[in-house]
Amino acid sequence: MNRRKVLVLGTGRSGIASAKQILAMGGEVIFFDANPKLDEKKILAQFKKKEEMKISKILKGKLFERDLLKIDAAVISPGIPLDEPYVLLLNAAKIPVIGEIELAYQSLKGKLCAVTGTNGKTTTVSLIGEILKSQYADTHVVGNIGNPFTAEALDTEEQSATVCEVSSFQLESIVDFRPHVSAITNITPDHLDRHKTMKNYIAVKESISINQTEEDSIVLNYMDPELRKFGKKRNLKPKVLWFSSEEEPKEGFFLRDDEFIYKSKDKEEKLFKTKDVQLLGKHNYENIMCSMAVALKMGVPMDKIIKVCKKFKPVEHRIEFVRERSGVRYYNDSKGTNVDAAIQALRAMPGPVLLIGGGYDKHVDFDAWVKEFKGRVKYLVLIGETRNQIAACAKKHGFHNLMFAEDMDEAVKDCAAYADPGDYVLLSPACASWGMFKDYEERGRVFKDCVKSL
Ligand code: UMA
Repeated sequence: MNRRKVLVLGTGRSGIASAKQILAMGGEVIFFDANPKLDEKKILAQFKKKEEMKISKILKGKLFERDLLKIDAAVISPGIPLDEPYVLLLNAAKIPVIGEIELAYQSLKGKLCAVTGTNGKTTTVSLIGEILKSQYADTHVVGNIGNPFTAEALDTEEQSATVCEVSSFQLESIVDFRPHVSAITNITPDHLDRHKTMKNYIAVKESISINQTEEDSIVLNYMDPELRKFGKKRNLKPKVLWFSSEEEPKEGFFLRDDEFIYKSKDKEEKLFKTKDVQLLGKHNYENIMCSMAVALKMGVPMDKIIKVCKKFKPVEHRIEFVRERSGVRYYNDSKGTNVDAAIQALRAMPGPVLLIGGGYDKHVDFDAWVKEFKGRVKYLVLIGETRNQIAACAKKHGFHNLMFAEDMDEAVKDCAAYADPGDYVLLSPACASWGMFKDYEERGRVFKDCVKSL
């Protein structure tokens, strides 16, 4: 990107960080954002005066062929689908389009591991980050977790270690991206509005390993049927290391009763018990095992790995305890943005639940989630675009204790009014937040504010 004119598509977190990296490398930036109401001043306010001078234009709404004159390359934000008309215009003009992740990767130094999967990515990446910090003085935790990769790539050195959370959106626009260690936590239906079919979604997740060689490793969930199939493929180049919460693989990390075990070719090591960690539920034990496997392959000794795993606390917005009021406990699982994640959160609640669900429509079925309500959910309070669809699905499965709320404040107040001591109020929407909130983090924060002001 040296001294080149780059079109940055999107002016969110990724777009701003990409632009800063391009400018730091001596390039020039033109922004495009499909939002016609964009406030240019707010965008420029995020840059220093010296940087601002190298931003030649901010285009918004529509992109025309004439805008592409003298553009050398484009960097795309993950939220922009690759089949948008303006992306197709760039393809037709033969202007290379790379993702924000790829741009960062091209400047990266040191060791890199990357984690994808439908659920567990954020907890796993946070835990890997903590483990890496115990071994590498210069550790970077980046990607979909909320800290753009481009914000840190230029700061890395040969002795740095980086862990990157990669979403399926981000994987669609990689080119040479090659982590030394990759991991896929699990694959269940999500983002089908963008990827259209499960087959496409699986293929894009598995592409995390596309540039890996025999010198690299991939960590996979043995209990996920798709991933077991993938790990056994003959043409898969990286070495496979399994983790499993049920059956015992020949080599890898697994749970035997309530004990974490690591089995290598020549020995079996008993590591620690489930009661020794501070995370709840089987899905979290899988996240811990996945993190241990990645960290081991990144060169961290086992004693350091064990020490960090025992100390690690749950991350924000993932089954996060908010407060207890009148004997009712409130939990924020705003990160429960799909059916599988929402099922895990529901199963982790030890008593009757007043559940807040609904949000943006990703074209998935809610049946598996609703089937879990029996014996667990006392009331369901629905918000957002999908509320009619979820209500119809609930009624189809014989669940009628539901109501609609206009916003989060009303939803929290409804739950508080109907809850009895010993109950749990859980925000775990099984949907993305878009339409009502900027992202799941804002939704989680609004929920916590509403709960705190009860
Ligand atoms: N925009 C367009 N055209 C579009 C869509 C968006 O111009 O078709 C513009 C919007 O007007 C806006 C900008 O693009 O100005 C937003 O870009 P973005 O949606 O890529 O969002 P960023 O702020 O750059 O945040 C992105 C990730 N967002 C998405 O993938 C939707 C963040 O993940 C990530 O933390 C951040 O980069 C840093 O890497 C969020 C997410 O919801 C948390 N991810 C999904 C998930 O986890 O399920 C994939």
